[in-house]
This record gives sequence, structure tokens and C-alpha cells, in this order.
Amino acid sequence: MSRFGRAGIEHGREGERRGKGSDGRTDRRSSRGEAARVERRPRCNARRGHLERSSVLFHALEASFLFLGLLLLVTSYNAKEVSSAEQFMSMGLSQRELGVYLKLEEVSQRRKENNQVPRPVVVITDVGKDYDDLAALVVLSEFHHFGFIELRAVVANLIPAEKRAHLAKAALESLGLGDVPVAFGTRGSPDDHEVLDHEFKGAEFSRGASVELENGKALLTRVYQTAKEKDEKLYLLCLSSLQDIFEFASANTDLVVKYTAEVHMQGGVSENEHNLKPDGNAANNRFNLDAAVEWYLFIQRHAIRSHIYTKNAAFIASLDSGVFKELAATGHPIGAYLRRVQVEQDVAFYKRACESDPGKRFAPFMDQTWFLDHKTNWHLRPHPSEGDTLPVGEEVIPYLTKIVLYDVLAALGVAGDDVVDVLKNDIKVESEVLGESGSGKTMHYSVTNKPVTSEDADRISLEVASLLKGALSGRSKSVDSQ
Ligand SMILES: [Ca+2]
Repeated sequence: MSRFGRAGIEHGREGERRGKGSDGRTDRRSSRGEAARVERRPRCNARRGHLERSSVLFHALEASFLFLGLLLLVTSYNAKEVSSAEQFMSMGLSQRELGVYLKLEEVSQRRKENNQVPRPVVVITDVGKDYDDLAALVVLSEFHHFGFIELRAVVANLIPAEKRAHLAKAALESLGLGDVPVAFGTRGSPDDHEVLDHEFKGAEFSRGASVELENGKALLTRVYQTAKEKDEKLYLLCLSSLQDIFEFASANTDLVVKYTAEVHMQGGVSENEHNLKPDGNAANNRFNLDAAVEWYLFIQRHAIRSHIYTKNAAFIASLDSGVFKELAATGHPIGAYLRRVQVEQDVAFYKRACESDPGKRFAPFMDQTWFLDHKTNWHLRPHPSEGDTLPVGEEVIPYLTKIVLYDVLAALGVAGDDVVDVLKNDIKVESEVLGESGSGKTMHYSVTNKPVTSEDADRISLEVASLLKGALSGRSKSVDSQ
């Protein structure tokens, strides 16, 4: 990108910082402050007039600089790049969000110059269980359109796997990726899974969602065979139970070992004595802990490069719920679905957190206090006082300000370090090398676990919000309106 483009973005960031409060609402403090001061001096009309003129002049200059920056940006691009920049500008993104897109476009161009092909990605997801799987698919669709990745296959597991696969297929169609093969996987767990009312309500995003889908094992076999024929390596993105990938890898060890570049998993891990073990508290491990234990042994035995993303970074890089309101306002059906599910899912989550029996909660430690701390702004409400009655049931809705997108961090990571690093997102905070005794192989892995700084968290949130908004208001809209 040209220096003019960068200047335009920096200018835009400054404008955004001035225009947004910590709660995400428009808060033109400086101009309000000036206005308030002027009102306190009603007789100083000359000064007020001067300030108003200054304010008008400032905003005019601000708009002029932005316009000039964008104009110079567009004129500095070649014809193909111009279309990208123009497309981004028509997406209704804020200045900061536009900045994210332009930086990602820089990475895309750099990869093309280096003849880097998109990373072939295979996703295993329990889409529908949480809104974050669908959010991850939306982010992945943008990465696919940028050319960072190529979505080769999506397998949906967990009861009812077929219904989840249809949800994934419909979502991908609405995002302009109807050609991506989708299959239904295993039940994901030996235990029964309670399907909640909100999971599939309003999820018919497009025509064709009722097409017959194939079995997950057949699809995994096919994509791995194709990888073998092309002599390329696949990137596995595991956002749900590890049963499917473990079963497939056990039956097709050579294929998986030879043709897997990296594994990216949302979950949790314990490390000791150069031995990785799945953390049984992480939901994706807990679905089928035996399979998770075996899969972790598999990746270590065969030294498959792996990245594990835990819940801790996701909590800190949570999104403001205003982002989902904006997604609903895009008019894209996925936006409306995400917003509705976010509220219904979090209310259901809250009701479970309020259970006095820890065994009935989502996890024993996720009690009412934990929920209010991690998922709401309850403690920031006006005039808090000790002894306030805690919200009951749906009373919590106005305070549901934090959207935690666990799976999306793994989706960011699978795109590659250059995509993650473009915004200096320090989500890869820990990296280790594990040597396995006897085999002579070296296991490389990283764990995204430690809290990131609030500045890093803001950058991650901005990147995620930009991609979600861009996907639903931009490229896929033409598909949706067909
Ligand atoms: Ca998931």
C-alpha cells in the first residue's frame, strides 16, 4: 500500500478513537465538551461562533483529509487493486475497519508476489452449538476470498451432525462458497448432547440447504487423496470434538502424517515433561476425552506442527455486543441469526450458571458471579452498590455486552502468521519446541493462552469485527440477493 494509503488509515484511526467511547457508542467528547463550555457562557456569542466555525472547519478538514487519503490510495493502486479498494469502501466499514481490510489486502498482494498459494484448509466444526463456530466460518470465508486460504472441506460433527452439516452448507452458500464440500461427521461424543431450541431456528440461509450431503470419513478421505495427488499439505482446523480427526487419522495414519501441514485446535492443553495432554476442562476435549488423549499422542508421535488456542485469550479479546447488532443491521440472514442466537444462547448459559448445583452448570466454575464478570457489564452499571439483587433470567439481557468467540481465534491463526501479524496481534504468546525421545523428531507447537494486553485485545477484536462485518455487508451480499 502506498504511504498515502497508510496516512489515510492512521488519520482514520485517530478519528475513530475520538468518535468511540469504551462502550462502542458514538461519543464525540471533545466537541461535546466544547459545546458544553460554550453553553455555560451564553453571552460570549462571538467566542461561541468562533468555536462553532472552528468545529465545522475541523470536521470539514477531517473529511477532506480522509477523502484525499482514499483518493490517493485508489489512484496509487493498479487496476486490480483499485477494484479491491473500491469494493472495500463500498462495504459500509468504519475508517478503522477499512484500515484492517487494506492491510489484509497488502498481505494478499505480498503473497501473490511471492507466488504463495492459498493454504488448503479442512474444518471440523460443531456449527450451531455455539454462535462462534458460525462466526469462524464467516471469518474463514473472508480469508478464502482474500486468497489466504482455500476452504477444501467442512465436516460438521456432534448430534445432530447432519443438521449441523446442512447449517454449514447453507451458511457457506450465503457467503458465496456453495462449492465447498460439506459432510456430516460423527456424533462427537459417547454421551448424549442436549440440542437447545435456538441452535437451528432461523438458520435457513439460502436455497440448496437441503441437498444430500456426504459422510465425513468419505470427504476426509477424498481431500487427503487429492492432497496426495497434488503433493500438498493440508491445514486442519479443529473447532469441535476431536473424535472425527482421531478416528480418521488412526485409520489413515500415513495420509494424515504425510499430508498435514499444521493442526489448529480450539481447546486447552496441559504441558509437563515435554508431554502434551488435552485439558479435560475444555469442551472440545471433554466431548470425547479418550479420542482427545489419543489424538494428542498421535500429533506428538508423528511430530505434526500444532497450535492450540485456549479460552483465556478469547475472553480478553471479546467483542462488544454492538458488533452483532451491526451484523444484524447488514440485512444478511447470518447477521440476524448470529444476533438472535447470541442473546438466546447467553440467556440459556446464564440460567445454567445460576444453578446452585455445580454439576448442572456448563462447567462447575462457571457460576453466576463468573458469568456476570466474564460475559456482562453488570459490575459497570450505573450506581452499583453492594447488596444489589442480581439479575434473574432474561433480566441479564441488557448487560450482555461481551461476545466471546473462542473458535474465531483459531480461524485467525490458520490463515498464517503474516495474516495474524499484520495487525501486530500478539495472540501467539508462547511457543515451545518439544523433542520426542527415541524418534528423533521434533514437535513444534504453540499455545495461545496467556492474557494479551488490552491493546492487543482491541486489535484482535477490531480485526474480527471488521471481517465479520465485511463478509456480511460486502462480498457475499450479491450472492445473497440473487
Ligand atoms: Ca465449536
